[in-house]
Amino acid sequence: MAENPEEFDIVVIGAGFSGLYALHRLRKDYKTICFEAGDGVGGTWYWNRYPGARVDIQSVEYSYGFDEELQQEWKWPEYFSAQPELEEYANHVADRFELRDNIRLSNAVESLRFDKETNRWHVQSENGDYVLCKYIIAATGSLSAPNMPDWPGREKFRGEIYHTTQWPREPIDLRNKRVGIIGTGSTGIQAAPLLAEKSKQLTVFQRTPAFSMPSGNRPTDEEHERNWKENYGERRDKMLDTYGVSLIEYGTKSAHECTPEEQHAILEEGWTSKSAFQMMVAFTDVMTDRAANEVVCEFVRSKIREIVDDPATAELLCPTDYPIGAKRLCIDNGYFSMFNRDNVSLVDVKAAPITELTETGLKTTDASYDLDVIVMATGFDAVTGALTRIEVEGVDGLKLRDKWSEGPTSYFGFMVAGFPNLFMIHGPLTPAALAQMITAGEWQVDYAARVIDDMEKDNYSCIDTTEEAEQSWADEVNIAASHTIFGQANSWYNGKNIEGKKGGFMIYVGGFPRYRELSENALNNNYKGFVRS
Ligand code: N01
Repeated sequence: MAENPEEFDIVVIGAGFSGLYALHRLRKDYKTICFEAGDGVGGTWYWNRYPGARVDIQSVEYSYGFDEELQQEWKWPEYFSAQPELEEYANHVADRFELRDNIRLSNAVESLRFDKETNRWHVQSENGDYVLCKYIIAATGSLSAPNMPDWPGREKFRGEIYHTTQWPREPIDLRNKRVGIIGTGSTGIQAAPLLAEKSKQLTVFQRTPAFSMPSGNRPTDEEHERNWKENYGERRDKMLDTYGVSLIEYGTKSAHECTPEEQHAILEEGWTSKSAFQMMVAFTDVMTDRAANEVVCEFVRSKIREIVDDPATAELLCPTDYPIGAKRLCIDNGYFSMFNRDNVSLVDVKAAPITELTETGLKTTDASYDLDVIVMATGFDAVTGALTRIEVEGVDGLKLRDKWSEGPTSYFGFMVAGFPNLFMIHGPLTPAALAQMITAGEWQVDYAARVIDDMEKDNYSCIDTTEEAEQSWADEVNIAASHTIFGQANSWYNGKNIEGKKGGFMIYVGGFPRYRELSENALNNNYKGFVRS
């Protein structure tokens, strides 16, 4: 560790989309540096380079809105961009706005310690950098800490193991290989069809079947692009008044108000609408009423049964024990039809869980499978994992990991009591992935910038929140979730995807507009819930 620390006003952690924008936004007025674990920028779109990785929101929306020239000049080749385009876009932004000199790549932050005598954070990185700063922007991502189930025997396996979040840059030769993929969430469902095409044999190990609808991806047509570019200002405003996604047509009728024929027609249109998540809003009550939700579930099951030739496989692929949307709805390119290929098979690891990896593959409680390659599409220690994997110490030696041991607390997902001057982007109890992450992230960075500007203008040195404010926000989050069916599944939204992880629902489902309104009201109302000194 360096003895003499470098001094900055602000340290940004993470050079993903929010971190890049934070650096650009704040660097103008403050001495700012960004630390990034990867050797490139792009965050999610740097790490998740597995075959088939693609965004599930149209790129005209899933992109930055802060710079008019950027959004006019950038061309998205497809409606739903694949990882290489998104990574290229992140690199373009880093170059265009000359951000690279202020980014330290391959240099993860290891610890953060707040000194309340000086109101400075002590930041130490894995390369031995030692920095003092007044503010931290934790743009660490809500889906960035991989979940690696700890099966015994991993070291014995003679083949190759890849986690989808750490996929190599170089193409992997899968010809003549027997591949096993574990996990059927958004990632597994995107990767599997391409792995099936490239490998000799693909075995899909499924614990919970997923609801998925076709992405409808296609090349961008000129008319669509022109239309967006001519109206970007207006459209970005509309996005802020929704979930950051304006291209969904929100249903106007309850499922109970429709005849079975009307229900079918609405759902059929939703299925081919080419707008992700249309199914979740096909009727006004899909996400609030289990019976209405079941109408949509049954429609999707009927599609699976229609697409998959083998009835037993089709049944195994049909989700039956949780509502659609309670786990993130998946968007696929040929996932269900892939099971009609001769080289693909499905294994139920809920009925017979995986017990260990062996020299030649893996074992479940009732069989052994010979594999050359194991792909772990097992998801993330979501929302809290990225920050709790850093040693974060607030006032009086309080550790963030301990504070969150029973589940995360926060005020607007923005601050945690006892950790002054530390601002989270997409932190726990924000809308996170239930709003469109780039737009919501930009908004949150602007919010943090407003707080910092006010602090400096009014000569404050420290801002914190209180446990009472955290409790009031927890109540709002819990009430919002209790009116919906979101809690009725084990998912990364509630941490139940990770064995032993505690805490309740970690996402604010009251909507991005209400989230903005309440967060802004607090600042306008003399920083209600915050304490400045
Ligand atoms: O992770 P997941 P993901 N034994 O947690 C299974 C975003 N995203 O990486 O459901 C056996 O959804 C687990 O089983 P179960 C998006 O927000 C977006 O796929 O817990 N299986 C599940 O099937 C998404 O929601 C895009 O029973 C085990 C899978 O692994 C989020 O990232 C693309 C297991 C994990 O699914 C996370 O998606 C990709 C075990 N021990 C991701 N442990 C797009 O934009 C876990 N599993 C399209």
